[in-house]
Amino acid sequence: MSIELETAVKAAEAASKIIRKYSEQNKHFDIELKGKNDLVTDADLASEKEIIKIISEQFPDDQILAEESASNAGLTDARTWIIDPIDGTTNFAHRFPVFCVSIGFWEHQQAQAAVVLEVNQNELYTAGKGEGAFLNGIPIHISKQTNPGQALIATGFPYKELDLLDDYLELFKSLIHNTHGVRRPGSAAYDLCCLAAGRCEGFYEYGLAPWDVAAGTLILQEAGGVVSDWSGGDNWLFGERYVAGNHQVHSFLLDEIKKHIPAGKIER
Ligand code: 2AM
Ligand code: CA
Repeated sequence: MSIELETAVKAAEAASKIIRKYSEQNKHFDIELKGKNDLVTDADLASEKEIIKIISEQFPDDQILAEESASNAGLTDARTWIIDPIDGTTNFAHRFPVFCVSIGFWEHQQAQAAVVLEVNQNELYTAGKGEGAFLNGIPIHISKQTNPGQALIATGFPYKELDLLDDYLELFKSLIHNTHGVRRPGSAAYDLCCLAAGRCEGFYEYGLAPWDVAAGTLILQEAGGVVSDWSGGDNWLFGERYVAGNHQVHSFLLDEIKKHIPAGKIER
């Protein structure tokens, strides 16, 4: 395990402890609104502070791109940590049990190490580039189910760009007809890990931020998954349109997106 992955695990475990404490004390209702439907709790801020402290102690010169202290700076070739202190804040605020800490380490614009820790079930997902993906230390692999009709699909509902909603719901309707079902856990990082672990076969969403997918995507790729933006290109980190799956279900979802989302709206 690289020193970066070790540090990310240490930071995620420390953050998870803090989040649990807030959860047990029912303190997570001090909610601040960043915008419509856009929540931040004291637990998000405390979790992020702890993660940045642990990473900065070990790597004082590295860049940090974190949700609650986000700058508009894009990603450079420099060593950069992309952090979501709680992915699934709306779940957390309502005590709905799926929320994660997500930490990705990037260099040369590529993910090198990733950790997603689901706090309620204490599921620790890790990956190092070229080294495979693991759940609690045990290797995980994407599902071999290639028939879309027998595939389970995960998705998320949008918070912004709501003018796309009608087309998005047509896509949703078609997938309800043509797959085994659609799930909406509420944490994109967790959706990607479930996909990596073979618990579902595909995932799509729009309106996601880099910190939602920066770590989960490496875990998914290391488990054998395929990811792209909605036009099949590789602008999935900043492009706000994300689709993934095993090879066949990814292709199926891309076709479905093409069928239901107007050409002018496939890219942001
Ligand atoms: P978050 O909890 O870190 O914000 C759920 O569909 C996914 O969308 C989550 O990964 C969630 O991440 C993300 N998301 C993006 N924008 C959001 C918003 N304004 N409010 C809540 N979740 C948002
Ligand atoms: Ca978050």
